[in-house]
Amino acid sequence: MYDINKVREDFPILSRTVYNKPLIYLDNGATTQKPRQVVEALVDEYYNVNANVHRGVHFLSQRATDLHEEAREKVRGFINAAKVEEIVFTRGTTESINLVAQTFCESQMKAGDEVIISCMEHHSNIVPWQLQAEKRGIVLKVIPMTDDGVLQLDEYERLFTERTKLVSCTQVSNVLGTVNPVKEMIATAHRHGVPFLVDGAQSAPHLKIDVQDMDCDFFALSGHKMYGPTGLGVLYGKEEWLEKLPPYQGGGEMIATVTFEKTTFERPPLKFEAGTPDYVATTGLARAIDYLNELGMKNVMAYEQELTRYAMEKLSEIPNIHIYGPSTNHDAVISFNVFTSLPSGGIKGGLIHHMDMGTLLDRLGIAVRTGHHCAQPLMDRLDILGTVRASFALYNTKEEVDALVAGIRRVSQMF
Ligand code: 7TS
Repeated sequence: MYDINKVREDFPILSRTVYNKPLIYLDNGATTQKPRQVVEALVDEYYNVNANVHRGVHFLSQRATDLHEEAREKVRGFINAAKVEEIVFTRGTTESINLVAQTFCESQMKAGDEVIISCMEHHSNIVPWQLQAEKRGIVLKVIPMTDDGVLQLDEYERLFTERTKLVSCTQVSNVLGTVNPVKEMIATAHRHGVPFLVDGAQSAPHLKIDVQDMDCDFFALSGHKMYGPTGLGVLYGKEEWLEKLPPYQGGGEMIATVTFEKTTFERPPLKFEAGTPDYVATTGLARAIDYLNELGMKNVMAYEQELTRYAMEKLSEIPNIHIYGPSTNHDAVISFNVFTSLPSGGIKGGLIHHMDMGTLLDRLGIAVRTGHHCAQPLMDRLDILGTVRASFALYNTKEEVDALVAGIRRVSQMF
């Protein structure tokens, strides 16, 4: 039984007010709030354990190392990786993708080789490839989508050539909420002998992730989007790939031996973890995973899917609203714009600017995100400058959705 009141009590920030209004936090796609259990784990480690990991003979260092490596095992279980060595800690999804872009392109690609991404990627799954494209003459190809935000899989299949070396695609769009059929897309890539990176930043907090079942070669996620601390992410990589790729950064922790003539490296995952890791954050992420496991990912999914279905239904009753993205297979992210009257001469006519809508909703205590959501090419595809985005988490309620809907109606009447 999913006890939403009890869940909300775990998140102290949810009982604060802004502008004397109860906070309604609907910007979870950007980052989620943290339960007490996570914050307390961080405080406890700083107060009672703190010591650097992987290097001490002393008690605290060994205890900190144990906590850090237990967290790696927690992450392994959460995404069902086969081996704990396949879990690399990074600073976030962005760094996870940069790590693959840099090391994969350096070691596996030549000028003229191709990477496939999709038109609904976050900038962090576009720019790292463009940097490599500029440096090494790599070619980027883009999977198109339909007007309602569904990737065109027949077109995807046609993008493959003998020069295709990697596909990198998001599992869930941070703007449209589209859940892409990554398992099927990965199977297609593998039929062409091409590995596949899944950007799981928006899926890991909401869906049950099983990297073995999906059969992805890489999977990237951000801890702060799934109730964990900021500054910590994960790169899952199949062992064969992590063995094959060269180090990402050089420094302590990632070496086996160093002389001035030659350095040999640790095996994965340490090979990719130069320098002191955020070993306190890893404990925090482990507690966040415990928290999700205690609630049960299946229950979280069922609760959020019902909330999203309810929000889609109630939002679509608002006059002159345009909701972007598919009506089904929609994750807990809803982007929209509201028009003063139905646009007759083009979609931009009579638009209430997303910034105005967001700013006025904020005054009602409702936190949403507005703008291009770090997906400017997607905005170009939709022929808009930005959207208002409400994104849900496991602690949001139907009452909050009702307040959002009432807020949008109220703001719309001001124009
Ligand atoms: N990929 C996707 C699909 C994302 O939504 C984001 C962040 C990232 C990658 C990057 O994650 P980071 O933790 O490394 O920054 N998305 C958002 C968002 O939608 N609003 O703020 C950040």
